[in-house]
Amino acid sequence: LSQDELKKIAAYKAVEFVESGMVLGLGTGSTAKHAIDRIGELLQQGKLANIVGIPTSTITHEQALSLGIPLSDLDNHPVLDLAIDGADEVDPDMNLVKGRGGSLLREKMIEGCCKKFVVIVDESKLVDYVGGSGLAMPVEIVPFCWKFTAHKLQSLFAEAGCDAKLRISPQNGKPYVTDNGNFIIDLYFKKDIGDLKAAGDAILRLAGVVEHGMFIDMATTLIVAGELGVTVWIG
Ligand code: DER
Repeated sequence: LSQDELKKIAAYKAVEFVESGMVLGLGTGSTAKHAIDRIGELLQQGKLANIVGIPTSTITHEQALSLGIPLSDLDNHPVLDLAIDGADEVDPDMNLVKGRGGSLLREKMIEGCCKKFVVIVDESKLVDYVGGSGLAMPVEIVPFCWKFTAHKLQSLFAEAGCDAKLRISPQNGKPYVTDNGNFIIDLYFKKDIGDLKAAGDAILRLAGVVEHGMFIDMATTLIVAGELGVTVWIG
């Protein structure tokens, strides 16, 4: 099975948790896209009704709109029944790295207000520790003096051999700009950064930082699709 087929299997399994009348957080990324497509399909078939979607990005907003999923926002729905979203990494304690798609701020705001947060991944996302994939742990920062903030972030994790890189948009070679008008610094760790809560708090104490991509103690349910089948973990 391809990675995308595994993502689709995990996404469809998560949609089994969706009931008519729910207010849903709609995630961002290629795995969440499958879940949103499935919700749209079930609405079309009349198998789901009275769903309100709270999108975590403009791209998800557009996808949901095109599927006829009624949309709203946190101002009107400060408590959600369920959110479904992918992740870039999942550690053994169900802590996540998210944000390689650039939507971490709105994802964290919305997924922090849900009674149930279902994370959907293919097995390639499982890591021994956050940063263990050697891929980015994103931090959303204000554009003002971004080099200063990037250096502060790199210094915070010097012991972990941290490398901090400004995310560049592949479309135009300029700094990537989030839906919120901010920049992203991608942090790369060469070893385990240890206490995630302490690391996250230290990151947030930097004045130029808006939010980081570690979602600690937030996921309530994890669905992993692998070659041997689908596993559902209840946190
Ligand atoms: O950017 C994000 O937070 C995405 O949800 C990401 O974590 C998962 O993206 P994928 O489903 O395309 O792998």
